[in-house]
Amino acid sequence: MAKYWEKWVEEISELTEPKRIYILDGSDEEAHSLIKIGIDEERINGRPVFYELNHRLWPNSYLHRSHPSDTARTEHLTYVCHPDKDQTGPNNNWMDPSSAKELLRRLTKGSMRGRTMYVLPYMMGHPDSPYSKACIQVTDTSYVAISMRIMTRLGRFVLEKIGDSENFVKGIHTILDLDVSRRFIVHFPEENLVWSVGSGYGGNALLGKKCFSLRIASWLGYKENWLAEHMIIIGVEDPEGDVTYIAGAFPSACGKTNLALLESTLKGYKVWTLGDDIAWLNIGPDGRLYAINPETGYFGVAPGTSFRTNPNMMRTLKKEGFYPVLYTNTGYNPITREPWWEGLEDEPEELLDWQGNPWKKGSMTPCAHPNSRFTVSIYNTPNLSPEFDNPRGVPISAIIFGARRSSLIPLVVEAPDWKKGVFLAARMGSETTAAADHEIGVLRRDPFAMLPFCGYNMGDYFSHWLKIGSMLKEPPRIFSVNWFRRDKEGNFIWPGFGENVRVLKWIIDRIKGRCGARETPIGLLPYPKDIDTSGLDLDKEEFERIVSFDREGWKREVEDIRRFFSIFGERIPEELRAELDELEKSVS
Ligand code: SAT
Ligand code: MN
Repeated sequence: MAKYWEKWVEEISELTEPKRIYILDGSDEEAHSLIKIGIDEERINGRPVFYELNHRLWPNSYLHRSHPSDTARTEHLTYVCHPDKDQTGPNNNWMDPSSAKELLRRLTKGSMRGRTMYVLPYMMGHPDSPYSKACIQVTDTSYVAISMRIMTRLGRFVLEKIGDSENFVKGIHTILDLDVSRRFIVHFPEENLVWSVGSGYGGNALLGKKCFSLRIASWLGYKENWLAEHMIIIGVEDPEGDVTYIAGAFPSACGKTNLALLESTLKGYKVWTLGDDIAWLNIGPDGRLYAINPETGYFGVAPGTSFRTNPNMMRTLKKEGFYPVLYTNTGYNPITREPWWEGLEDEPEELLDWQGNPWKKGSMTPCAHPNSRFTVSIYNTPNLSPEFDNPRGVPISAIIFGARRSSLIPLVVEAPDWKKGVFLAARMGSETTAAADHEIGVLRRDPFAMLPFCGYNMGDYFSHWLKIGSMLKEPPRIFSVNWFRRDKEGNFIWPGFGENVRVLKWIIDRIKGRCGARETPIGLLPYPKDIDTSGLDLDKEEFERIVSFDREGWKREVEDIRRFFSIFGERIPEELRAELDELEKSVS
């Protein structure tokens, strides 16, 4: 008797009609043969899927160029299909599930003719973890197959784990002809299914990532009392040797990966990396909040990454590792066969740009696409936490919420309690980046950095966070951070990058009761003397400004928050409405 998963794969192949079906075993030899297929045989947009880079300088590395229209997440083509539209909420696009299925079936019919259907059995989370989930994705491109092998624990062992069960997360992916008018990324939370057509881009096509581990998983968490979050996980070791585990949410392309791999500039402090993008947070047997990173790789923004800004990531990329390393839409030096991007050391005179066209230094257009990415295994990380593979996860003592704001939002603020912390995260706004197809640099509310990733009504999501807080024995302390304040000339005031450890130190000092803080209507602010700024070239007045509360500015901010909350109507929890009223009163 065929198993349920076998019947499911069979059904998809009847619909898509591939030339052949290949189930990945996850081995090293297989990865290399798939890369070879991507170089020699498979074509996207008439071009090879991979180009080999210089393995002496960039071990095991390959370049991938996408279709020019397919370089970022497409939020306007992303749908969440609960049967009930209100359950989906105003934060998502909605189609009724049966019409969505009909549309997708029509688009997918015969889509893999002449191509290989890769079957990817994978786990999100460590196989021994009580919090992990088994999944199967099918795809018709080697780029996605290899990427998923880097980003997840992939192999046939997952099929044994699934056995006869119907309980696994399903992903259907086909690139069609990469035409935007036939691009849809569709989620069916009630069926544990993601169906994505017309795009090969990470967040649209690696279905274990944003689609499952955030949109579908956030819905599972809502029903099962846990949290799926757009967060990094780090352990910060202090001079006493104590490690404090911190989770942190930031919108895409706001320095998450830099913070996750931070190399400390303060003596005695060290950051251990556990994750740079997604955290699943569960209530452990002792009532504390435990975090696991369900992924095993980084899909990070290349531009701006260098030995100066993120030395640990450069070491990760350059490590003679076991897994292939992929560069997507970076520039290329055809003489040295190296990848290149803006911000990397040593800008050459002449290169090929991200589309393979000749490019000269000083040119008006960037060489690498602003959202060009690297895909690399987390096991290459020199400062990987020894707890990374711990199936139980790590106990979280602080959660930080970051955003990109050139004014108003202080460098760091502590919420006096969990409820005020939930309000602090719910009111977050950030200036937009190149990670999604929209105008760049405009302020958009992005509560919990989850607006594009919450798989249900965000008003209910806020209530869920309040509920989890009430279930915790020692709830983590909640903070907001903002590295991006600018002076009148438009220069960043805070140096950022490795120096951000100084803010982490203040957070740990607060947790350990080593320093006080100033009460203000927006939360607890640091006394300037309590942040170690020794050796920094900071303008004293500017520094004091970024750790202070600007009443006038907050009057406008409160109006904007109210406008945003009103989109969710009655679904905004009573507690948050009361918090907003209180804030409004205290700033007026
Ligand atoms: O969504 S991706 O995973 O492709 C990257 C991001 O936007 O965070
Ligand atoms: Mn992300």
